Amino acid sequence: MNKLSERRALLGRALAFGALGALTGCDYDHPHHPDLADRALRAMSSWNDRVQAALFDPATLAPTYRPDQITRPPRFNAYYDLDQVRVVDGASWKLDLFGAVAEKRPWRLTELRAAPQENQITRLICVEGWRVIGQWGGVPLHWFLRRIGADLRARYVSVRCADGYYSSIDMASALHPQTILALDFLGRPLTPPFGFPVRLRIPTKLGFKNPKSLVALGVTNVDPGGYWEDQGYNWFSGS
Ligand SMILES: Nc1nc2c(c(=O)[nH]1)N[C@H]1C(S)=C(S)[C@@H](COP(=O)(O)O)O[C@H]1N2
Ligand SMILES: [Mo]
Repeated sequence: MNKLSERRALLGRALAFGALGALTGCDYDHPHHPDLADRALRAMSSWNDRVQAALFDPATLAPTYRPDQITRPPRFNAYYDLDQVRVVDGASWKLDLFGAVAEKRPWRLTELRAAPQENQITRLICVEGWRVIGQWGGVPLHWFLRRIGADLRARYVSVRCADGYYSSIDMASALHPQTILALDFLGRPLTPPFGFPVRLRIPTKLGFKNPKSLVALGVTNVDPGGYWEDQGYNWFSGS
């Protein structure tokens, strides 16, 4: 089952048990023509976003693990297969900056390498029903946002990836101490399938909010959405 049909199955079940049961007969196969039930569920999901944001405690850390608990080998996931991974050239790579950022000069990989680094052994949970423990190292996003003169009162941090994937997070989660621009996995540079040269690693959110192979990062007040978020996945998606 692909993610969309999985979601539809879940929605169907949610509806069957909910007050909207009378609407289960509707057709889920036309996501571009959201019906009443779909709109009701999206409204519930956006209410859920606000509750999660209100409950999010920026001082609460995600669990960390011992080195012997690391999952080997790691598990690859993307909206395409492993043989479709786009290989980014590290030497010419740059991270473009956009939105409410004072210093929009793009960043090179060497500059990110020279910045302060944080290491963490944390768990990544995918909505498909699996989880892995890994060790990521990189630049704390709160440090980076301050360094580029980001407006920290803005609502969203938005990222775009080399493969067209995109996602966004709330500012409180972006400033969380464990949210990093990861450059390393197990003490070595990320490999292309796992996000070379840099990915967002945020252990307080589900796997799909951990975009790989970033090419641009910005700060906005307009909801930038995301690849799965725009297909109905809950936007906040704390884990
Ligand atoms: N650029 C990009 N980032 C992405 C994805 C993707 O398709 N493209 N998939 C997401 C999903 S759904 C998951 S679960 C994690 C998987 O990360 P991993 O391959 O390190 O396990 O990456 C996320 N980041
Ligand atoms: Mo995922």
